[in-house]
Amino acid sequence: MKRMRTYLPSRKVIAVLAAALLATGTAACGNSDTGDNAGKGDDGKITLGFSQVGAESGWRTANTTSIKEAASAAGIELKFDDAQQKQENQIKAIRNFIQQKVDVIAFSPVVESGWDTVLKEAKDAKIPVILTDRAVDSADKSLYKTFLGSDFVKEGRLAGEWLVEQKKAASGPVNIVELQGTTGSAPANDRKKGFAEAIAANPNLKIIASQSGDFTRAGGKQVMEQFLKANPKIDVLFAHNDDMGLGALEAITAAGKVPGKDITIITVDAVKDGMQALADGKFNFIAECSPLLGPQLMELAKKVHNGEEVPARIETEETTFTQEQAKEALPNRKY
Ligand code: GYE
Repeated sequence: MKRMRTYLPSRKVIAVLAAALLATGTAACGNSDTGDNAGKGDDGKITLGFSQVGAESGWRTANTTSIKEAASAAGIELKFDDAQQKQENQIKAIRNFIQQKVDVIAFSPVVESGWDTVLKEAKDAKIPVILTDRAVDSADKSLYKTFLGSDFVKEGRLAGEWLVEQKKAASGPVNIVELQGTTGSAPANDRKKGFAEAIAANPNLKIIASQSGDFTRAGGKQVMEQFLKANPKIDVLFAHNDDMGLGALEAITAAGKVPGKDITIITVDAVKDGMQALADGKFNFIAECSPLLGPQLMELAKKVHNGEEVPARIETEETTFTQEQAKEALPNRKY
């Protein structure tokens, strides 16, 4: 907490402080984000409460590492909570952070809806909130200071545009199955939307089945098995992340089909295992989504704590990879 002093005040000062506290009945850990103490804190440290989605994917692991490393590099005290992909756990964590009077709260909302009440509680407690990675659908934008993360609609669109280009000579129907991310999450909603918009350019491209694999390998494998059983002709798989695509590889191979040849596979993220599958010819295309949000998040935490203005939206820069590009990029891929 920022009020924990690293130097010792004199006994006289302590006595005066104690008397003042007794008189007012205030807690010793009172938070103040304005005035002279803003940005300094008694031990000079900002405390950041961060509620993470979970550990569902390679992307998430890299994101957690980035946040922990960046916090320690920036001298920010991080209170980290893993919500195990459950909104109720995130709400609990945020309430705990409010109670502990952290200086800044950041979180990556597991789903888009249902945040207004707890965000209002943070606002009333005068604790600034930063959204990282995923957005909320709250109409009241004053409930958070900024949203740092990718443009998921664009990722879906880039995936779809690549497919449109690949299949432009197709004379008959191209059957697509889609593995969606966590139901109700911003990346699942937005990637689905962007992809559908892009493939609308060619009426031959048809999504014949679409279901959630919850962004996990196990989910991807299980749902792909069902897709394969129910649909004799699958030409393309669009998976909302690498991990579900990697899980699906097992199901495809077990069904006697060759991934990357019999079934064209497009994913999102570009984590190391996904890039390896792409370089090996098992995947065909990846739209990148960068998990390295830690350093920017720490910068923003400092700024909002100091009461500085920050842009309402900060977009992550990213690219796309073909098999050839993955071979080139892989040796330097950090995550
Ligand atoms: O694509 C997926 C992860 O929210 C962008 O969550 C993130 C997504 C990422 O589980 O792998």
